Amino acid sequence: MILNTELEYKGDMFPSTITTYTKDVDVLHFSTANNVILQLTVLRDSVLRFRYTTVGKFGKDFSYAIDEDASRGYNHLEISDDDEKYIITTSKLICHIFKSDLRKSIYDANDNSIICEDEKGFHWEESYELGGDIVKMSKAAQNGESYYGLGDKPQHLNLKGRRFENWATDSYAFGKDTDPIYKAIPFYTGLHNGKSYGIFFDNTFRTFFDFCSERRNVTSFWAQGGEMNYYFIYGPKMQDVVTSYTDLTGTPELPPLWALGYHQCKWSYYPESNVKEVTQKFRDLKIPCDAIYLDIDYMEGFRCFTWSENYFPDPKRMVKELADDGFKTVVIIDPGIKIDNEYSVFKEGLDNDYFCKRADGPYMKGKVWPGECYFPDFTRPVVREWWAGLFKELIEDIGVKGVWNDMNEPAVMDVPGKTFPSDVRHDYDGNPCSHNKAHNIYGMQMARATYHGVKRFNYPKRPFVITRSAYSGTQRYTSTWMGDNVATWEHLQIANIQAQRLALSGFSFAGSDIGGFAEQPNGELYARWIQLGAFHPFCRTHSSGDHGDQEPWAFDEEVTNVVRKFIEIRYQLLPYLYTSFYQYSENNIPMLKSLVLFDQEDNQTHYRIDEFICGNQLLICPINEPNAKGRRMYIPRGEWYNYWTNEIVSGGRETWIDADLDSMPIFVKAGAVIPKYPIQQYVGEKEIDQLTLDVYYKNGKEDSELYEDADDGYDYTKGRYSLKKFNVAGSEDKLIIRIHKSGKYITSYSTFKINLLGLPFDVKSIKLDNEYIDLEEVSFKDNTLVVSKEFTNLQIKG
Ligand code: MIG
Repeated sequence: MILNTELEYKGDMFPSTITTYTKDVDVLHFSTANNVILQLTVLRDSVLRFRYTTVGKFGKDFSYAIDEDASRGYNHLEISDDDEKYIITTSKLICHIFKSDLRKSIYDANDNSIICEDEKGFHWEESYELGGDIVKMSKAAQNGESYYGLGDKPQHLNLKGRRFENWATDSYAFGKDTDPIYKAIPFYTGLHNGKSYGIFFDNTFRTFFDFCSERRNVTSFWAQGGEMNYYFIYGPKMQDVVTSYTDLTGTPELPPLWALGYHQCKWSYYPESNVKEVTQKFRDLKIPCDAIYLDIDYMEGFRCFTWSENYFPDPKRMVKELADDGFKTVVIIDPGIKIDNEYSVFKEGLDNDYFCKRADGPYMKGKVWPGECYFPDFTRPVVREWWAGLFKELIEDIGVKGVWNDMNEPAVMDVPGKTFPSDVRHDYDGNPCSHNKAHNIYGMQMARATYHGVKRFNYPKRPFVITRSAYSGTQRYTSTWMGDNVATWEHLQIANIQAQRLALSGFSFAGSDIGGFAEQPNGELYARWIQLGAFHPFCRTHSSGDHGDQEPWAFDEEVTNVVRKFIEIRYQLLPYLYTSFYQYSENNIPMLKSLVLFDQEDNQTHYRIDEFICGNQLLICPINEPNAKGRRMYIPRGEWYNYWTNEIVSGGRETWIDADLDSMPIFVKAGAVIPKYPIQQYVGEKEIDQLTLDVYYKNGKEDSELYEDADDGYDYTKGRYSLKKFNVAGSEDKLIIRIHKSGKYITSYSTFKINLLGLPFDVKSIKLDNEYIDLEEVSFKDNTLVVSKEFTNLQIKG
């Protein structure tokens, strides 16, 4: 490895022989003759943390990424040694640490197979430029190993054979393979011999990852400063790796249900009359929509927390009128604060010394939309507190429901590197440092402060925040989008890879600018993109207005109808999507699952990029090409129902699926119970008086869940939620549906309408909670019935 970053004569340095070893409960220290110490912490049976110093002493342990509620605890921990090595054993892992050079090998404790082994292992180069070290780690790649993760990289889902950099970068009109872009998420998973593990390199400096690109059988990662500090996470199921990483770095609380609806955005809707025209059109055309966005032009001269008097003379009235019509208003807030002594936010920041400074004391001055600006140091707790307080008027008084944080890489115009120079100082929560260390978490800390502000002033309703830049753990505070993509077919595919990759990297609540931000899609591309976006956790059309209109009606009537049809499907599926969010928030389960995550044992999935599972039971595959009448796609193993025709397909193979412009390949897993709401123009438009359950017959068993609550607010934290677990068991002449309920929330509906799909027999009798009932009593017709939501056992017999 790796880079010729530094003085060439220095070269790589390596740990020497281990001289001492100590153990303090779950923390082990191995010291070498040349002052290297490896600190190994056993966080869980399957999670080990490795931390190195080269100076014989560790600095303060601090991380923005790790969630304070991350689980700790193991069942078993044992240490022994022989002539060659120390042997650490947990119930899941065996880790060898070699006495001669501190290298490590990690094995599966079950079958002793190798999972991950150091090649050179830890080594470093002294950094003349910054002081400290360039810290490096190299690992031997195993036979047939594949790699996934790393956040928002717009490249093939499988990272093998490529090299990446993590440095949050404003990337207008980025392309396929552009690297780095907006986010820095230094987490990846490896998969070989059917087993998966993950590595989270918690280092906020500029980091690099090389997956067998420089050397065929070597994977390495390194950083331009800071510590070699990484977590090793074992599966062997990749889904468990992702779940453990997500546990470590946290999940968001549940969003308000409306945030899972459709959002409409553009740079920019103004003045007020234009906003109203757009929202009115949604209602006139009966296209569901829950949120409308105001981009930078709503402000007075791009001053954050102000309104243009000219364009928006009475924001409070407007926001209320929009709310009365079901629209939540979301506004943009950038980090740059205009240098203007007449502007109170600037004055407060200046008077209290809240802005970032250069090394020798001057303020960090940079040009952004408002002109010359200063930038709050969001890495200081008191600045975050101040920032949160600034939202009082917007949220509490005016009634804005969500805040959009942009430009927080941070982006600066017209300067080399398009960001702060590296000498800028940051507090880093009491660990003062330069921008080299704080750059990748700047956006995260801004979003964090914003989240606390929106939450405080919107309480007891839930906050909604969206950010462009992020580091690992940012998902605790906010949703995200992929930044300035382009209206091309290739970008439709990239958006889908990014959404899957982010989900696999702990950040599920993400979506692309539907239709593309830069340039102009034609109607067909827009329609195909809406179809895909309808199945991404965050669903918003956004575009830079320069290139024409991008509302559902901006093309032709056929397109408008397709858009409406798919947004309606999303609204019907809201309880399904919300349940999937609940599983993410509560159990760390990614909302989208790439096929490799869904079935890693099937080698066919390792290089698939278009197909994915939305939630647990919907298989989705976008149409990525113009003039398509369908496409070939891979159906994962198992039985699947075509959503449109209810035909059953057996997976484990590639096949052609028809999909004219008004359709797209969607499949439902056999045995699934899919909950549906009636179509609404916005969340809460209708009181749900009956819940539809589409039950897909399976000869065998399948479990499904349904989570519901008041759709907003915090009553659910006091037990007022409703969690239903469905267990479907089918045989040749019988289908049994069992429900297990928990929680104290009482849903507004009292009945289920059950659609029995794919039954291989004619229904002769129905038993409800062990009693035969008259088919008429449940209005049985065409395999549809209506029953009380209170049942626990329903038997359908042929
Ligand atoms: O320099 O606020 O990615 O979504 O519309 C451009 C204007 C600044 C970039 C964001 C985009 C937003 C735009 N912003």
